[in-house]
Amino acid sequence: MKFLQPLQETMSREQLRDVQGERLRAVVARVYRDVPFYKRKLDEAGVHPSDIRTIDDIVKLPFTTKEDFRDNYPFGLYAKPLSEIVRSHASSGTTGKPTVVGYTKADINLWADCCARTLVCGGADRTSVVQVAYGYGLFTGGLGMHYGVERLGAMAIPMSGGNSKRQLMIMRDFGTTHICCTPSYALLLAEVAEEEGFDLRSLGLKAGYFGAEPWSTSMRKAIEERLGITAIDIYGLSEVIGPGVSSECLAHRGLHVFEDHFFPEIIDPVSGKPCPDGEKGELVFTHLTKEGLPLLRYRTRDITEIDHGPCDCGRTFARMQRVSGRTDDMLIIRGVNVFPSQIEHVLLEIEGAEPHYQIIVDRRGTLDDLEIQVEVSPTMFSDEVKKMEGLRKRIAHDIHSTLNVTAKITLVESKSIPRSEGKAKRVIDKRDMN
Ligand code: DLL
Repeated sequence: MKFLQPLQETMSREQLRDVQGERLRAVVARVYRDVPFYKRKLDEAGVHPSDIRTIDDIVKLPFTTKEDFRDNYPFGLYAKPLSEIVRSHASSGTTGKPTVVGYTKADINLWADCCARTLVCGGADRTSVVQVAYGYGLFTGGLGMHYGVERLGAMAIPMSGGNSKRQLMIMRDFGTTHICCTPSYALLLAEVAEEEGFDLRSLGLKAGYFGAEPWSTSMRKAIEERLGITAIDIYGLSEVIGPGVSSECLAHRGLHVFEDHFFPEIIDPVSGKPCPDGEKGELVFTHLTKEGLPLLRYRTRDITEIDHGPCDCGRTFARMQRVSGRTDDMLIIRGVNVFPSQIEHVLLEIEGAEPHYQIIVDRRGTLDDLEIQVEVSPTMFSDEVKKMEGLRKRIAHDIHSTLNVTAKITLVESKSIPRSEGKAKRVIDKRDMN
């Protein structure tokens, strides 16, 4: 099986442009009519839906940002009444509240198609046994890929994340051929397998679909060697749909963006001007077909470049290079998105904790390790171990319940974290991503 939807995935660039233009006209008219936020935004920008004729007119439209989600929390950007929304997911917001996204029945179908395309890109077919080890829940990874497996007609094993020994047992007993998880989790599985004397390379594993966090070429090499598979880089974000936005194919020449649904642009993050092919900039997406939450020119903050040239696999969709960084300070720790501002938000709520902190991220073995050093107010700083331990536990608990990651909390004396005269250096990231 070469393509899931050959008509769409291999249509000529000219034909694709026409489809994109037609869909853009329709989506702009729809959000102008149905989403008060967009009516206001377009009016302010002096753009009317009738100004949009071809896909090139997209540059006339204003950008949408993550802050717009925060300002319209939870459902203010939805373009359909809640009676037509069949599911909501969420990802981290920049402060205490998550970014919420909604899907109609048609959106869920579209998402399943895109995740199934992703699976076919990496060689899976109806006979495949696909272990989904992304988290199931508000995170889009688990359910997104799960529906993709079912859409393809392969067999889904809905493992969710964690419980590595059990993952390995199921992998062997069920004859898993394809695995979906974060790249760091793939390496952890390899490590646990080695400890258990379990030869992963002797199983029938063929390929893995890895994404949700940045990974390096050395990680790719390690995964391919230790698991004996082909590693496929898959990219997506909740605001756009979840996984299924773009995927590497077996030619490994970048990630094909499913541009008949998600129109990509690369812009200069400072000027907002479009960048030509081959130049790095911020990736921006416009929904062409989504119903529940269509976004115009959504700024992902991810940095990459795009190539519209043909690919050996036959797909005509443009290819983005692997994400090489972000324009903001978002960190991804064990697959969970973390903004330093969220940590600050938590600390400000706790008496005795000062908003002076430093975040240290490192990689212990294959897993990310998060340490937060927090200054304690002089009145709270005490020799009494019990009191300090109580404060430490409270911070650890609140960080975990807000961010969904476990952090090691180290309490330090007031004024011991270096002050900066410019931008505070909040994050020390010791992980090697090259
Ligand atoms: O991580 C969706 C997803 C799930 C993608 C499973 C792939 C596989 P969010 O939690 O909203 O959604 O996080 C989106 O994660 O803006 C990127 O910064 C980062 N990201 C996702 N895939 C990749 C990748 C999911 N392949 C944010 N390489 C995005 C680098 C990635 N970064």
